[in-house]
Amino acid sequence: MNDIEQYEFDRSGYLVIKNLITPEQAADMLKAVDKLEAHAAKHVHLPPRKLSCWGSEHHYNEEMNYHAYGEQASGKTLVIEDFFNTDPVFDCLVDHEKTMAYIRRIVQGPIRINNSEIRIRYTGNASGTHMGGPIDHKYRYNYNENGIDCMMVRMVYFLQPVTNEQGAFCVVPGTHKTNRRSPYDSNPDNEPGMIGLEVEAGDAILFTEHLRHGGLTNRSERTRKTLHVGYGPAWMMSQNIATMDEPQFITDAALSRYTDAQRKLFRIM
Ligand SMILES: O=C(O)CCC(=O)C(=O)O
Repeated sequence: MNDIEQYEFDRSGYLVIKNLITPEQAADMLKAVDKLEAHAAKHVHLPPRKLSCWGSEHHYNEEMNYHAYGEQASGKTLVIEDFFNTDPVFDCLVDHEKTMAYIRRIVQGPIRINNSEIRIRYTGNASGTHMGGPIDHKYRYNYNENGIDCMMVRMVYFLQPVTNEQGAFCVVPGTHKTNRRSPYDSNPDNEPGMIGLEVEAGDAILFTEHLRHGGLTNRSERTRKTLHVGYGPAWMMSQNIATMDEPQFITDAALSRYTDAQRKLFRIM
């Protein structure tokens, strides 16, 4: 993360990073996401159910070891959490060298992955705007004598190009530093100051969870599919919705494939 990127991240709360993953990685992971989408769409409403501490209900899939919620339908989102358990094709994102070079610059001390989700957004769907302003300590943005000091941050990996029309990830730049709650509602299409971030396959967006963000309405016929990976200080538990504030849900099978450095991103060793 060079000086310009650090300046821009501190000023705006996000960065668009070109070509963070290779075209081959994007294509291979998209194939796996397509298979998982078909699987989750069939199972998402079935037992067993997992109730999160936020009161939301999720399907736990015993065969593939993911949690899912939402729906495969027009206007809806289907979310598949804990995707690292499902297919070794995603192992390349755990301790991904280029990603970790960014994360180490903005999260101080030992780091852990705290969120992993595939977000599948159908025609007509928007992701409601959230965050910005005064905020819970888990998502706080800070700056101290050692530089940028974020709590939770996310890297969103794009497996396909996404335009504004196709439901781009969107942000209100600078709102990680605002002192007042937003007076606007959660419709991302209406908020003044909201901008869509258009990307190509292989690009990624890094942002502090403190930043006000969401996803513009997908007005196209194409389903938007993205991979979201959250990082934070090692003390932070899972920030996946199904397992909120529980230990990260990673199977022994996945851990056994990993190097020590990869395992350390999920477990204190
Ligand atoms: O990508 C989107 O549509 C919104 C994602 C989001 O809110 C998040 O990753 O925190």
